[in-house]
Amino acid sequence: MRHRCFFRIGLRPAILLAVAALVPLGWLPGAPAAGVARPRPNILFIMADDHAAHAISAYDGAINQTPHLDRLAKDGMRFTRCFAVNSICTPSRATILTGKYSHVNGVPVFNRFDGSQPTVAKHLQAAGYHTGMIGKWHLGSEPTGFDEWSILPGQGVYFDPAFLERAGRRVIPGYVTDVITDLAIQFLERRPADQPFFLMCHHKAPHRSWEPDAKHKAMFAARTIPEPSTLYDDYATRADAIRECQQKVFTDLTRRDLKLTPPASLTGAERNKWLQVKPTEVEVEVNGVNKVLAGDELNRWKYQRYMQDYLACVQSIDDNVGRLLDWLDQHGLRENTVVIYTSDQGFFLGDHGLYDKRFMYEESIRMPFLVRWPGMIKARSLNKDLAINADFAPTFMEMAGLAVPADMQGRSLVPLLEGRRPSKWRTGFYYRYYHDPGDHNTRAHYGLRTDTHKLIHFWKQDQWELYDLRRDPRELRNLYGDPGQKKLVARLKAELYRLKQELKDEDQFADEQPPAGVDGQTVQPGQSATRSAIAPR
Ligand SMILES: [Ca+2]
Repeated sequence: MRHRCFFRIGLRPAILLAVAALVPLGWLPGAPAAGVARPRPNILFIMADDHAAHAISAYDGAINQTPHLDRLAKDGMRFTRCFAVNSICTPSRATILTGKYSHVNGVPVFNRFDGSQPTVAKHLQAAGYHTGMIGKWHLGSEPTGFDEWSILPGQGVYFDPAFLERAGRRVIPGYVTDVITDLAIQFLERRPADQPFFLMCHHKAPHRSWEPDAKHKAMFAARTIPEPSTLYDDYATRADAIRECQQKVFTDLTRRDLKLTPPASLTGAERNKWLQVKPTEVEVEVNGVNKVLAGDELNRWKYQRYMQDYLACVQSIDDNVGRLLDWLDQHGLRENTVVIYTSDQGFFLGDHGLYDKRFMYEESIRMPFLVRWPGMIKARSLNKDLAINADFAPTFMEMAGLAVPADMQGRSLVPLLEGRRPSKWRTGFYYRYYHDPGDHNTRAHYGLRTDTHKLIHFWKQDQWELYDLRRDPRELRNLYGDPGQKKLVARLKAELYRLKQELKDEDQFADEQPPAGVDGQTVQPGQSATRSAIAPR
């Protein structure tokens, strides 16, 4: 592997002076930098699951307050246009590890990741980083490229979670977000002192089934969450997909999602069947009196129920990120550790009347992306350039002073972090979602998002949507088919297909999805003692 010149990372005079002083002594750029004024940075990558940027107060603040996540924005850089290129869990994780799109890394849906391929973890490990992976993995195969790993089997569970490790399976009592943070701190405590570390700390929360711990549940139980302006979207002008999907807050949340209590007489399959019902009437207790909710009253109640639990899960993440940041401070690691907070994609928080993700609409594809890197990133900086999850691996490579492999499809964000925007930064990016047929009946689509517009093609129905993001940031008016947009559509289509070709998307997975393989057995058959299967619901 070629090493990129160390001072490529930052052109700060102090570093240049230090490097200039060391070169005559035989120090080579890219070599382990112990004793150098600024050694290679540690990288702490914290990723939540389904945490929408608009549920972080540094981004919005309308529905919750996240003081610890906001610390990262205050001390570092907040990206407002960072996007997932395939907005579901497993593909986003594969893209983050490889720096490649789904059709290249082989993970378009919930299928098993081939861990024999190159990943950023392998590159960093080979370059002398101590690497760790803790929490939700959800890639089906055993982690590769990590010195240590403790992963949830499949989706994992919120309470008393099991973890798979090289040594086997163990159950750790407690709430999953606390436990994952404990494991991350333990990894940091026992890390070798003479190596930089790369730690991926992946939370399960706030993924469905949105189960908060008692403390945070109590914080939100009586709170009324403001409704988003598009909660009652009537889907006028849109393609069929949004009408046909089954990810609607009013009609698709189940009794289980709404945390309704089954009658005590039901057990086993009958109980499960009851919990899977999407209720059209719900009996609740209001001021000691039982009341049956239906219609609009029930709809509003469902939104509140959903958001109270979702935001309570987020609050525990915020507390635990605070705990990790405090730990870094207390152990002298603040200055030379890059801390990143993101989520594998966004989430609809009642926006367009939806929950979940999948669609190429902003709330679903937008990832929170907060980066603190003392001495390198200006405090309170804001970046509005188009970034994608395929950029993360190249970014970690450059942070570590390594050359970005030519086959990675993303671009390093380091210049943006340093406040130097390359003259030819991307002006649009390609998106593709495949899981159709799949959960929630969401139609497969691909598309292009530019700085100003979005073009979406539901290729199985051959239906299109076009949005002007400047005039219509909420994406309520589909302009496709408007005679006045003909030239624009032609231009966007040309760019869409140019990007598709450049990224080597030859419709490898357009017609057939690889078999599901991430929620059952979590290692290769016969590979190690960690074989275990805890199927999530
Ligand atoms: Ca996810």
